[in-house]
Amino acid sequence: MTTLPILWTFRRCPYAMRARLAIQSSGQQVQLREILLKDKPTPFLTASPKGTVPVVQNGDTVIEESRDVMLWALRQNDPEGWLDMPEEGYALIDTCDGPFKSALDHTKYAVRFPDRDEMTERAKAMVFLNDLNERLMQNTFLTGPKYSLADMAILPFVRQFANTDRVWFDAQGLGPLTKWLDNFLTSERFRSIMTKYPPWQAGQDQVLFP
Ligand SMILES: N[C@@H](CCC(=O)N[C@@H](CS)C(=O)NCC(=O)O)C(=O)O
Repeated sequence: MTTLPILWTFRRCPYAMRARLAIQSSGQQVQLREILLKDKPTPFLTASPKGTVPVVQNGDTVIEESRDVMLWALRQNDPEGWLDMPEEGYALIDTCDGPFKSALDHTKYAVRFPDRDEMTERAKAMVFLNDLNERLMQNTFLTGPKYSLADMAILPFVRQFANTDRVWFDAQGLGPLTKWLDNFLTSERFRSIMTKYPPWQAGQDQVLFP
């Protein structure tokens, strides 16, 4: 019997969500191991001492960055053509993971950053969201007429930002962006990557994903 790659994941983590989205689209089956960030299992930390999810363990190979996990899955099989994306898609993901994620954290965890002004941080996040919104006025998806890697890498973070204050978000006049987000949130695709699993325990049966 061949051993399936292991995916260490945490349900609510946006980085882990993008990894699960790509793995699901690729059809590459993995053994899913849900962890608690406050109680990380030793085998997880042994495989990846930096201790962030998602991580894929494939034999001796360890993939420790969510973007690399997406690429790993899709380079094996990309039936929806997510990698068929212009270079600018990668630049969007960079902005998401850099300045937007920073503004998102400073907004979401505002109490932890008393020296930061929450409204200034929201305004910084809005620079990125306005850019996405303008793109979505031109095309149904971020880089064209169909989902690409950029949409799937970025959607979990826009979801997280919108959820910090959905009333405020809905009042920003971001019609196309809101539609793009809501279509995703109500999709079977999203529902199926958000299945709840109990935290992994040594010796338990494999949990297959997808
Ligand atoms: N650059 C990493 C970031 C992953 C990351 O920061 N994940 C968070 C959860 S959303 C984490 O595992 N944090 C570790 C902790 O909270 O202990 C990636 O893209 O995979």
